[in-house]
Amino acid sequence: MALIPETTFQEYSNLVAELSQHNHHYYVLDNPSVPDSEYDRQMRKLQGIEELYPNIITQDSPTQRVGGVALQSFSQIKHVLPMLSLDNAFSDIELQDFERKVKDRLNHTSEIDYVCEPKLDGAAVSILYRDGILVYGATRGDGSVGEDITANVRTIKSVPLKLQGDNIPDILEVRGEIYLPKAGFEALNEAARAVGGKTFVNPRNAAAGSLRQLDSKVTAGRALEMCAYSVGQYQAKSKPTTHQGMLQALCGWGFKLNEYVETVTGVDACADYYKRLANRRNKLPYDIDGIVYKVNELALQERLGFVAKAPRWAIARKFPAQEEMTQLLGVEFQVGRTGAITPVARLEPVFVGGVTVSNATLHNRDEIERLGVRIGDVVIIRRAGDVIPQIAKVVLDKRPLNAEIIIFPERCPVCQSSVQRNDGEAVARCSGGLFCGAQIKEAIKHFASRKAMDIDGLGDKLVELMVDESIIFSVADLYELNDSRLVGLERMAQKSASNLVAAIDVSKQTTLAKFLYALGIREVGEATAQTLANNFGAIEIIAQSSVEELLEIDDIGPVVARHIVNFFRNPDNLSIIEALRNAGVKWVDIDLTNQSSQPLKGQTWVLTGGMQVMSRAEAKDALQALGAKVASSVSAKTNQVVAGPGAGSKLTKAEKLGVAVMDEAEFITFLSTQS
Ligand code: 5U1
Repeated sequence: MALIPETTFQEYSNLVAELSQHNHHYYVLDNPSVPDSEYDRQMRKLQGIEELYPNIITQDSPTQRVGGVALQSFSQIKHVLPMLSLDNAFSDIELQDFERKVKDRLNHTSEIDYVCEPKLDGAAVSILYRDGILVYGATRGDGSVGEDITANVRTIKSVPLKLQGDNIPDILEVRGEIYLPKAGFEALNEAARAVGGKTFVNPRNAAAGSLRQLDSKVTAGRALEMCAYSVGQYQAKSKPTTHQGMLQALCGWGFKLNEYVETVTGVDACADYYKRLANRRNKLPYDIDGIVYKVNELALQERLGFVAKAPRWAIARKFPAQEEMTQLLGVEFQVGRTGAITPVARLEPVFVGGVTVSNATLHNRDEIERLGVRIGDVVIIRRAGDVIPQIAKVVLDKRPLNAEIIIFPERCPVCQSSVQRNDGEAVARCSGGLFCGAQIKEAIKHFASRKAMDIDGLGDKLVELMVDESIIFSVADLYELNDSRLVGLERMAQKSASNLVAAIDVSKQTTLAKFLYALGIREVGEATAQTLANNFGAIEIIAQSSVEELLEIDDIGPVVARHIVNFFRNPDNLSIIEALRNAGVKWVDIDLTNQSSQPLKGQTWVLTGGMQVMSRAEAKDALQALGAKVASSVSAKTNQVVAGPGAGSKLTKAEKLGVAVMDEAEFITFLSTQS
């Protein structure tokens, strides 16, 4: 075995320490400390040393996170201290009941401090550290005995392999939740769908499934995260006296905590916290299924003790369920703006995720086959956040004898043109183009929508009526409408007709980005339209650009480039654009020769909180016109945050990351200096 020179050993130790710090900044603090290129350079150096001297490798080396040899089975680990579960409260009254019992038992009349924590929807784990080094990780199992998932836990970047900081306990057992953020869950299922594989019903199952992989390389490929929320075994010279103090200590030793943990006084403040988090729930990048309240004083926790397997000092206040069972009553095939035919499930109405759901998307033919769903089946519906409700699973045990196979149509249900499916595409499309009434209607609805031409008063029903009554055939016909043509249509009196004509007239003055978006070019959303406008300046230039020229622009990929070129090659589309311009639709082209017209090019801004003088949309338009990208979340790459009243976690994160923040008044002054 090669002898390791002292200098190499030093260099190796430094690299392990530095890379562990970079990991901590990136995965725990969400605040990268070095560019990716520097991280990769140091990692390659470390790998080089380890290749040359394999016996130098330490357990806390970042190279040891990639997964190793697959296991035959998991061995068991007995929890020295049981992993408790939580009692649930489903209403404010049940929460008050919990608080009353706490006070009665403690003989307390004064208010009690509680730590409020989002209840992450993942898999509970227990991770043991001896002298600061990770020894093992175990699942909860039945609370007394779990499975040894050490190899899998080690692959999760937010789990420290070696603790950092001071006063590290001799023995520390950290309890927490391993979870898969929504984006990781969607990506995992998308990849499974692409190969016709098995998808996971929800992020919780995906996290648990990922942890139970015998091959830790599979786990290493999943974007799992871990948040710490309590401790089990703890041997140290001293111990914090509160739960909050314990969480702070865990944070100092390198663990990730949930960003919304808060300590409040009294049960009313707990109920208020619940409301605030319930409003945020859909926007969070991970699933939570409730709030956990814990008595803050550890001495009080000890006095309260526990019953059966749940502590008396904590309770979980649950949010409305996001999954429910119901029956599939039928399937309708809808035709979208681009002719895409989407099967829509008609369901026995069911209350899920806080609303009554009677429709769910079935995506496409492959999805119907993958789910193996039939009309009449009992299905599990999932409605997580603002996402369209989905059928997550068929409950085969409950399949009725007369369940009917779903037949995908060969002809468009609206115009009877043939249905076609391009190679490599999951979506089947009506080939009728602008002969298809459904596509015309959807194109006009999109054109009139708020982020496009923003025609006030032109709702979906009215568009459908005008197309059905042969009053309009294309978006250009909107600008030929007059009062007399409209009066007499269902619920259209003289005043509404004049208002609509006036709104159509107002919409003529627009921006290049909005006009491009309104045209409904496939794959060209709001952001791409803005990118096209900022980079080309005028529609004539975009129309004449080749795929290669379009590909030179960041954020424009080959698929969208091809759609743009195809759109402007179609003479029907060109004549509609000409008709719109002849009707008076206009905008100011962007002068690309004048560098100062795009002073914010390359910058990313975030708007958060309320705005009093400008609307959010106006602020966004103004920033995009100056060349800035307007993002919805704050990261280390954000250049500037504009924060109004009520700004919450984005403002906190900006402050944590040291991102510049201005208020609305400063923003307006800033804009006035840019023109
Ligand atoms: N946030 C949080 N989730 N959670 C789950 N805290 C928390 N505490 C738990 C559980 C099961 O148990 C405590 C009793 C440690």
